[in-house]
Amino acid sequence: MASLSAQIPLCLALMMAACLMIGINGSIDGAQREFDYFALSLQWPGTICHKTRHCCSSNACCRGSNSPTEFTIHGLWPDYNDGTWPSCCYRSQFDVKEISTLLDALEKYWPSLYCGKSSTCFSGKGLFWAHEWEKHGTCSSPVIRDEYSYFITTLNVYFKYNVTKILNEAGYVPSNSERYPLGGIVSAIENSFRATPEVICSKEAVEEIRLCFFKDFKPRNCLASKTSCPKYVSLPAYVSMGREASESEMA
Ligand code: U2P
Repeated sequence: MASLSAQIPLCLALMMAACLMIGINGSIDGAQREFDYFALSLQWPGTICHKTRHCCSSNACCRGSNSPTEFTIHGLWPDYNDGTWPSCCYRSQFDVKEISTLLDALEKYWPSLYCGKSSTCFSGKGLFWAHEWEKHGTCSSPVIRDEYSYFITTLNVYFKYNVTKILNEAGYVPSNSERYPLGGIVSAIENSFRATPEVICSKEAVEEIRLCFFKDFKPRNCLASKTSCPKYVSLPAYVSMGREASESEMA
């Protein structure tokens, strides 16, 4: 039998190996546990584009009269019921070639509204889409297992629930002078979507609306969070800088 002094370092080494396997997420082998539900996060260009200080070709706010006027996609996010979320679940470097057939739709409905590159999980910086796939898409298993599926699924869910149309039909139209009751905006979405969204504001302006889904994409309520919005909110209209202004800044 090995002596006690020889057993102590062996025990320590085994304990350290076990700790490394369990990892910071409390899961065996470092994998993050399966998510509970999806949030489709939509951004309001009217609010975000107002913050544009200089233009660049990657920023859809700089498309002059072709800048987006409807909610665009921020991302499809796998979330946990406790308000946290997994991220960067495995190494899968974003490859734009895998989604080449979707690029026209992605440019239109899932554009970046900022200049500057986005952080990616393991390789530094890249496109906004690379950020969303690597950070969130890789955590969407077992529902979504590859890059193409992540983007086509997100586009399909986005097309199914047109939040801009829902709000416009309820009288909530883009305006730089009106204020709308937050409760009215939430109710309008609830009436059509049959579940409660989450609304995120920047000061009093609506910046994002999130729709939540079970794993089979049936609507469910988002978590009741402390909202970042006041009782009355705005839905700013984006006043385009005009194509010439944008182009000369881009040049
Ligand atoms: O809300 C600020 C940023 O936190 C990330 N987020 C938020 C809620 C959620 O359910 N999941 C999530 O990831 C988002 O980070 P991003 O994808 O932009 O890096 C969100 O912008």
